[in-house]
Amino acid sequence: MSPNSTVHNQTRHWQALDAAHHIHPFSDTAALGKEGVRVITSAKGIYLTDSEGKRLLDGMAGLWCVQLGYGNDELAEAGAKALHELPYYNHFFKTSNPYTIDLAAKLAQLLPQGLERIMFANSGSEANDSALKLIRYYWNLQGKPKKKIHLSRELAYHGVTMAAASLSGLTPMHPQFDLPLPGFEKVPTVYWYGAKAHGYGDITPDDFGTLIAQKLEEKILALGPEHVASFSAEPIHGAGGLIFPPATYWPAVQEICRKYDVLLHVDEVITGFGRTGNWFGSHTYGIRPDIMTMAKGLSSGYQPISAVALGPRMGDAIANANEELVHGYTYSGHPVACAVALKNLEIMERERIPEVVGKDTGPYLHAKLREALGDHVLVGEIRGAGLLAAIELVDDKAERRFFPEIGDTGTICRNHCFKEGLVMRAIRDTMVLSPPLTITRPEIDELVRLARRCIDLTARDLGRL
Ligand code: PXG
Repeated sequence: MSPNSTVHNQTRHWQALDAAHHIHPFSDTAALGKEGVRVITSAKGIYLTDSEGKRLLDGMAGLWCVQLGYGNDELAEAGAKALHELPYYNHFFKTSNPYTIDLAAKLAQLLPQGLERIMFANSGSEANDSALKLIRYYWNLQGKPKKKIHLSRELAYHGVTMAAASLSGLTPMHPQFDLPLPGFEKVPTVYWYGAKAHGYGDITPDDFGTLIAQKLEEKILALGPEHVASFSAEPIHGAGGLIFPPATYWPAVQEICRKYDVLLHVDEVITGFGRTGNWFGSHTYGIRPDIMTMAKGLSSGYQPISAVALGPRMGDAIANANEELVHGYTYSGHPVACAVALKNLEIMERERIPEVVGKDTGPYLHAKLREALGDHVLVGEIRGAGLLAAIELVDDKAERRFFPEIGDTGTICRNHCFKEGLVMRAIRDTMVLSPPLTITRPEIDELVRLARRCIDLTARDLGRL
C-alpha cells in the first residue's frame, strides 16, 4: 500500500468512528457523518494541518480564541509544570492555590478600573450563567427582589446553557429547547449596514446608534425599571455577524443604565485580551461595566477557563454579604488552566500584543482588505477593529441590498475558502476574520490574497465576474 492510501485509510477510519459515536456541536450530525469530518491533527502558528496533510491558514483563531497562535511552547510548559506540581485542587474547603490567586490579582490589574473581584468558571457560557446568578443575588441582597428581568440584544451570542442561550438573541437557538426562559427580554441592535434593508431608511450611523439606544430606554420604561435587573451586551457582536457600534451607542446606553439603575453586564468573551487593539473591548469603547465576563483568549484557548469580574458595587455587596455564596464548579479556578492563563497574560504583556494589534497589525489588515476588496462587485462593506474584520457580501452595493436567500452566498464563499486553504467563517453572507493576534504582516498579505481569491471564485459562481 502506498503511504497515501495508508493516510486515506486512517482518515476514513476516524471519519467512520466520528460518524458513529460523536455528536458535534451546532451541526447536523447525520449529514456531517455522510460527508465525513475533516480531522485536524496538528497546528503551528496560524496554520492547521489535517489528517490528509492539507494546510489551512486559520483566519478564525479556532473559535476566536487562539490569541497567541498554535504550538506555543511556553504555554505548553506552563501547563505541564502545573500538571506535575498541582494537577488539581479546589477552592471549596477554605483553600486556594498560587496559580488561581495570582491570576485573579493579574486580571484585577489589567481589567478596566474597579473590576477587582474575580470568580472563575470553565467556559463563556458558564461565566454568563454565573453572571446572571450573581446579578439576581445582588438585587436580592439589595432588598429589590422584583428586579429580575435580563435584557439583551437581538443577534447577541452569549452561549448555550439554559440561561446563556435565553440571553442570546440568535433566535434559531431557542425552539429546540423551549427557550428563552421567562424573564429574558430583547431589544434591537446596532446593525447599521442592515438598517436600510430593515426599514430604518437612510440614517447615519451616529443617528442610528442614538435611535437604538433609545429603544433600550423604551423597553426599560415599558417593563418598569423596578423590574429590570440587567442589560447584557458584547462590546461588538461576534457570532451575530461582527457588528460594530456607532460612536454614539455605548455612551447613550451607559447613561440609560445609570438612569434606571440597571446593571451593565459586558460580555468580553470574544473582545477581551487584545482582540480589538486594547486589553478589553471596554477600553476601546469607553465602557464601564458593573460586571464583565471573559473566556476564550484568557488562555489563548489552550485550557478551558473563563471568569466573571465584579465592579465595586456588586463585588463589595457579594463579598461582604456575611453568608455563603452557594455557587461554584468543581473546576472553578483549576490550577492548570490558571497556570496557562497566567503565562498567556505574561506573554501578551511582554510582547505588547494589544498594542501591536491596535497600532500595527490591525490597521495593516484593514488597509490591505480595503485595497484588495474595497471595489469588489460583491463587497458592500468592510468593517473592523483590531484583528476583527467583516466583509459583507451583498447583491447590490449601491442600495445596500442583501441577497434574497440569506446565507447561500456566504456558504459558497466559505466552501471555496476551505478548498483554497483558508478558514474564514460565514455568518449569513458576512465573511468574518479573527486571526491569531501573533499574525505577521507577510501572513496578513497571504490571508488577504486568499480571501480575495475566494471572493472572486464566489462572484464567478454567481455570474458576477
Ligand atoms: N459569549 C460570547 C460573546 C461568545 O462569543 C460565548 C459567550 C460562550 O462561550 P463558550 O465558551 O461557552 O462557547 C461565546 C462563544 C461561532 C462561535 O460560531 C462562537 C462562540 C462559540 C462557538 C461558536 O462564531 N462564542
